[in-house]
Amino acid sequence: IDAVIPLEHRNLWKKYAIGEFQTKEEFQGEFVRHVETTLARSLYNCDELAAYQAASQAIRDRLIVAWNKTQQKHTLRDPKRIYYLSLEFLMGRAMDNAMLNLNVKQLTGDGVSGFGFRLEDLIEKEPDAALGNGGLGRLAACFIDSLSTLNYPGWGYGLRYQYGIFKQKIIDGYQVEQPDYWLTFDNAWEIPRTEIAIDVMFYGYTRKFTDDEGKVHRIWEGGDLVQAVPYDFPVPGYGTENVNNLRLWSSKPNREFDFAKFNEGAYDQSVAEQQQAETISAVLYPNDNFYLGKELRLKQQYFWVAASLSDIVRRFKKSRRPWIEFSDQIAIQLNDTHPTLAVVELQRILVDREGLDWDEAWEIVTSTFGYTNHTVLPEALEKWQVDLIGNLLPRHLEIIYDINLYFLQDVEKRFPGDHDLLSRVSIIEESNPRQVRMAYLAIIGSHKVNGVAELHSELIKTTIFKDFVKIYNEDKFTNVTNGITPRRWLHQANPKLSKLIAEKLGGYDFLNNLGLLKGLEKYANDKTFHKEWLEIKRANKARLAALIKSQSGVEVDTNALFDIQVKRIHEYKRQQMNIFSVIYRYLQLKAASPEERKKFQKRVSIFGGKSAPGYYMAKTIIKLINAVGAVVNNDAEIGDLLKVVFIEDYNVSKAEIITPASDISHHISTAGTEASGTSNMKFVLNGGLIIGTVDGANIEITREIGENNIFLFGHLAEDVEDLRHSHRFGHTELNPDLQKVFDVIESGLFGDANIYSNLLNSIGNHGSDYYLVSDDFASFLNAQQQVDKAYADQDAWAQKSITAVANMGFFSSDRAINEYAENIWQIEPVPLDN
Ligand code: CBF
Repeated sequence: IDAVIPLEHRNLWKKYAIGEFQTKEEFQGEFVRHVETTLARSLYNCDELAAYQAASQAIRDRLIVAWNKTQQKHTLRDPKRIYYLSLEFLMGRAMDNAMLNLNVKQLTGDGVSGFGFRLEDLIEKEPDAALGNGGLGRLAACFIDSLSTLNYPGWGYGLRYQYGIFKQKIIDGYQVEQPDYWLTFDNAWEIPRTEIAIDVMFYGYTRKFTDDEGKVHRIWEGGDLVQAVPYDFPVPGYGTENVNNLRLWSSKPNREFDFAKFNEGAYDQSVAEQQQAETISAVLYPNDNFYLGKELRLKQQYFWVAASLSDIVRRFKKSRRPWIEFSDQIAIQLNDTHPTLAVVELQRILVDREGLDWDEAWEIVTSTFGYTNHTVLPEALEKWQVDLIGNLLPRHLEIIYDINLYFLQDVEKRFPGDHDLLSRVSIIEESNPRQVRMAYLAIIGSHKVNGVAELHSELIKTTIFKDFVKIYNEDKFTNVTNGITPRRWLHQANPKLSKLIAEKLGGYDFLNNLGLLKGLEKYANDKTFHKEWLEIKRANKARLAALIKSQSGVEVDTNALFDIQVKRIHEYKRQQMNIFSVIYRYLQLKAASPEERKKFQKRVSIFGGKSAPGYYMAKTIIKLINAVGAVVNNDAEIGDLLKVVFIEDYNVSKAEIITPASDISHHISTAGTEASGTSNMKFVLNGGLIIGTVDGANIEITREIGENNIFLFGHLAEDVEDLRHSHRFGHTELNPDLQKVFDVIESGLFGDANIYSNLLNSIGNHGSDYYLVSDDFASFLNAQQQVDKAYADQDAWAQKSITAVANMGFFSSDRAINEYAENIWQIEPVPLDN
């Protein structure tokens, strides 16, 4: 830079370079400037929304200064970078997080209060960036927070949906979906980069031609063009000036349109087709752990992958390095199979556009990509119809066939004559219609494949990807247990607990090094500390109680045990089993004498979560929960002994209120079905104990915090197949306690019993009970009893809770990112200060 830019320009620049506000007064100056100029308002019409917008503009300016420095440093140093490709980034709100990471929350709060605003109210004005469905998208958000915090040069690439996950309304007990247009007001947290828009092609045809040296080439041409416009979201690290980038693509009509039609006077038609382009990035598909083969979704995937790779390759080419160094400079992580077309696209760029030989290109491709699998559920594994890909992306289909051919030739050489193996591992499934198995393509195109918790990583090796372990050997498969960022999920969500911990540990270093929590263990038996600890829990429960009251009108007693299950509604996550156990409890209470009733532990059973709009069974479960709430909450005889609440529209910012308030939370998937879970980690980190199955990350949580501090129950993953098999042959009786619950539902106590008949018949009445609700019911009830018993002794409970928190260091997303960096990406941090 010094060599190209004249000294006088540099000096002038330095003189006027934007200073970062350091004091309350400087912040106030920036605030007023943004109200008056950016928003064109004034003292007289600056309402809360305007105040939020002005404050966020001021904070964003600070972020951008640091963002520029970071990007400049990375350009100069040219280190190896990681690009994290995820179709979902469930970011939630940005302002609070940015203030905390930049350490300006206090002064911003003081600054706005000088103008009569409360910072909490302004924070509430920000819509959630809800560009994800659940665990997978939130994991991506935690990971980019860690990448920034740990000073890794890493970018996220995703889609800028205009509509995030739908808003959930509960009407008459049923889920009703409403669109989430989150961009109504200007979004201070994004920077449009119209100048680097990229053209992405769809459809068209391929043509073969021979060059002067007799080499045969294929080109793809004649398709429709759509523009990909990037929007950059700065991602601040904590305790560092490093600010990484999340680049989200938005689809726009191509610059050219049909002039012939325009000149004929068909104005509307000439623009209509172009406008179709905008639909590509318009909405997030609201399915979690479920594959839906829609063409628009395939378009989204290719649009995002093509734009991202074009951007990555452009940046690499600027460095003028030879292609052979591509994977020394670039690692790309496929977050699930959604971005798998990137494997094909990079091969296409290298062979068709850059003229590399197939083998040389394929070596680069496979050493660049890593693939993370997030589920073993068969219904979630992507398989695209061959014809759909062939029509939309004709050249890509040819490349997929070639990749498959070379791969199968290799397998045939190593396992001669094993035709079954060839058909089992072929990327093309010879079904009717034929399908492209995206997970297989991802495995073949990557150098590492990882699962997201120990059990899950073992299961992928022994079940869905078993053949590939034989072909590639075990080294290609690894585990990186998920993690969560303690910045958002402790410091931001639970400031009181974070402060108390900091007081005990002598500062906030644990937020960068979560293993330091271990230092809390010595207070686990300290009764004064228990009091402080429980006091904070009580305050957090009061905060949640207020949210519940304002949303549903239900008053809950903060002395009751808060029992929470918030996550996507899925049969495998077994909210149905939970609500059945609540009904069982209600029946017990009703049958008890007034004296006996007094012995019951008071409980508030709290549920929350969205169902995919077309998922009938999940919607029935939501209806049942609400119907039970309507009966139980209005039963004067029961009063505060039991309340049942469904929190409408569960999202990241509600999770920040709900998580710190739990005494116990449910992570009760059928063993072997939940890849990891991450809310289990969030709850424990906030001092809530968990009741769970031996599944996903529950297993590692148990190992870390000790089995006395968790309530485990249920059959093990290794039993599941046998149990399902016995159900198929009708060798099962419904658990008698569950039968009582079914009887009361069938009696119509919770409204028309027909509403629930499919749900009940999927379990009882010779239903397959695929998720083993009946098999696990007895031990689930037993675990619930253990919870009640343990909660009765508040000191013992506090001791468990403190010990659990003290041992949660492993579950920081910083640890997970360091493992990816070292074992998969081979990248190094680039601290800003050297
Ligand atoms: O790995 C992150 C999460 O991903 C899922 O949500 C997914 O979408 N496949 C899994 O269901 C979770 O278990 C997992 O924690």
